[in-house]
Amino acid sequence: MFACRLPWWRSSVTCKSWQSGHFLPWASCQMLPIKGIDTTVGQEQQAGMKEKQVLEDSEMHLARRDTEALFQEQPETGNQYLEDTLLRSYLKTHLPPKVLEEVHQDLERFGNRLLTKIQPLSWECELNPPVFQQFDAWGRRVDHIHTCSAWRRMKEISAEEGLIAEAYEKRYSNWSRLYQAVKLYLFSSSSGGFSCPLAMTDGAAKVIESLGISGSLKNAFDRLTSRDPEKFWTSGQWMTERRGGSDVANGTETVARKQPDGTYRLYGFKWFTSAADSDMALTLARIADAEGQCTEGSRGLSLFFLRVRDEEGKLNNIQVQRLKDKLGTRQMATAELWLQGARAELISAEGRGVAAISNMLNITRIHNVIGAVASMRRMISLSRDYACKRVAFGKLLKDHPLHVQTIARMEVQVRGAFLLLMDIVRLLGLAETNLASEQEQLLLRLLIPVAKLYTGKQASAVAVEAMESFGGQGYMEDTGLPVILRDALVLSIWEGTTNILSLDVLRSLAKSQGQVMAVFLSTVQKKLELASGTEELSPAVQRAREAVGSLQQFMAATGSERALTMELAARDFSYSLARIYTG
Ligand code: UCC
Repeated sequence: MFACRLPWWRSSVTCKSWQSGHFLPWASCQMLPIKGIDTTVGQEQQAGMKEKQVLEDSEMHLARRDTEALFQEQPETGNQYLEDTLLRSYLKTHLPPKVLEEVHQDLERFGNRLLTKIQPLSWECELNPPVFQQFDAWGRRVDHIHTCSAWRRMKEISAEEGLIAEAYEKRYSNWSRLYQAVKLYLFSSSSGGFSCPLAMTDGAAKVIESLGISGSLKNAFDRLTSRDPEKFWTSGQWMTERRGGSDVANGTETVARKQPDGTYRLYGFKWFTSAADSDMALTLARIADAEGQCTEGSRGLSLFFLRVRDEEGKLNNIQVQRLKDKLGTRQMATAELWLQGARAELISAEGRGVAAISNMLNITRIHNVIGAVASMRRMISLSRDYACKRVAFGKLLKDHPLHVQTIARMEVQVRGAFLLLMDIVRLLGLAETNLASEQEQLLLRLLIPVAKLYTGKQASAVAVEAMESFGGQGYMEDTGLPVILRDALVLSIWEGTTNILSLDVLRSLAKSQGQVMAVFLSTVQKKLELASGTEELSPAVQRAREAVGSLQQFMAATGSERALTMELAARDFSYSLARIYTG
C-alpha cells in the first residue's frame, strides 16, 4: 500500500490508502482539545452546562475554520518555457531568427502540454513505482517488471516529442542538439523519472552513430531515434557489477563466449541496471579465448549490444534477481540481473570497450547536468511563487529582504549552471556537425565532467535550501517537494561520483598533454575581455581574473610533486574550473 502523498498540482487525487480510510485529510486530522470539562466533579448539571458551552465554542471555532485562511496557498508553476526568462533570452541571443521562430512555437506548445497533461502523469509514476513479479500463480518463473500506465505513456510522449530524435535528425544543423537539450530540460522535472531511460537511450544512439550504423545496429538506431511511439526503443547502460561501478576496468567480471554464428553469449551479474524495462542495452564484457581465459583490466573489456527480450517478450537468457530499494528515483525500475548466456553482438573493437562506451558516458553526464539544472529551476520557481503568496509577520515573504536574498542566491546558482549547460550543448552541436574547431572539442571534453560534478552538488544544496523556504510544508511528503530532493541526491552519485569525475578532469588534462587547460584559459580570457567593456561588470571581471591568477599559480607551483598534488587537489581544482567558467 502506498503512503498517500499528494503533490501541489494534484490535491484532488486519491490513492488506495486514502480511499480505504487509513489517512484522513489534513483538515479532519486537526484535533481540537476541548478544555474546561471536569468529569470528576459530581455537579452534573453544572458540568453539563459547561460542556455545552465549550462544545458551542468549539463549533463556532470549527465554523470559522471554513472561512478563515488557515491553510497556505499552494505554490504552482505555469508554462515553464514562457516563465523562464533566462532560457528565452538565451535562445533569442543565440539562435538564428528562423530557427528561433520555429523552436519558440514548439516550446510554447510543449510547455502547455507539460503543464496540463504530462505533469499529472509524473505524479502517477511516483505513486505507482514498478513492481517485480518473480513467479506466476503456478510457480513458473516469469521475472516480470510491471510498470504503470503513466510510465508507459511517458515513453510514447518521448517519441512523439522527438526528445531523442531531434538531436539525430539535425533539422537545425548545429542548433539541433541545443534545442533537444532545452526540451529535455523542460521535460525533466515533469518526467516522473523517465529522463533516466532517455539519457541512456541518447547515449546508446550516440555510441552506435559513432561506431557506424550498420547491420542490426541500423534497426536499433532507427528505433532509438524514432518519433513513432510504436517503434521507439529505450536503452539501458549496464556497467556496474557486484564489485562496483566506478572502477569498471577491475570490476567487470562478465564473460563473453563466441558462438559459431559470430554472436556472443554473455555470462555475469549486473548489479545495478537502471530502467531495467528498457528494450535493449549496451554492456561491457571480457571475451574468453579458446582456453576460456580473459584479459584482465581495461584492455580486456569490449562493448556489446543486446536485446533484453525477444519478439514474444521472453527474456534473453536473463534472470531478474530483484529490484533495488532506492532513496529516490523510485519511479524507475533499477534491477540486479543475471546474464545466463544472453545473446549479444560485439560492437566495439576487442579491448576497446571503455573507450567506446565513453561516448555514452559523456552524453548521460550531460543529461545529468540537464536534470540538475531542471530540478534547481523547479524548486526555485515554486519557492518564488510561494514567496508571492505566503504572509508572515504581516507581509508577503517576497517583501522580507532576507528571504529574497536567500532566493536570489539560489537563482544565481541556477543561472550559472544553466549557462554552463547551454555552452556545453552548443559545443556538442558544433562537434556533431563537424563545425567545432580542435580547441572547441578539447573544451567540450573538459567541461562535461566539470559541469557534471559541479551541478550535481549544486542541485542537492539548492533543493535543501529551497525546501526550507516553504517552512515545515517543504518537509511534507504530500507537497511533492521531498520527491524533488530525493531525486536530486542521486545526481552526484550515478554516472560517476564527484571524485571519479574530478579524476576524469585530470585524465582529460593528461591525455591532451595540458592542451585542454590552455584552451580553457584562453577561452576565459576572451570572455573576460568582452565583459570588461561593460562598466557594471568590472568588479565581477576583477574577481574572475584573480581566480584565474590563483589557478595558474597553483599549477605552476605543483612542479615535481605534480601527480600526487593534482590528485589531492582534483576536486577543488575542478570546482575552481566550474566557478571560473560559470562566472
Ligand atoms: O550505469 C549507471 C547507472 C545508469 C543510470 C543512468 C542514468 C543517468 C540519467 C541522468 C538523467 C537525469 S552508473 C555507472 C556509473 N559508472 C560510471 O559512470 C563509470 C565511472 N568510472 C569512470 O568514468 C572511470 O573513469 C572509467 C571507467 C572511464 C575508467 O576506466 P579505465 O579503463 O581505467 O580508464 P582509462 O584507461 O583511462 O580510459 C580508457 C579509454 C581511454 O582512451 P584511449 O585508450 O584511447 O587512451 C580514455 O581516454 O577511455 C577513454 N575515456 C574517455 N574518453 C575514458 N573516459 C572518457 C571520457 N569521459 N571521455 C572520453
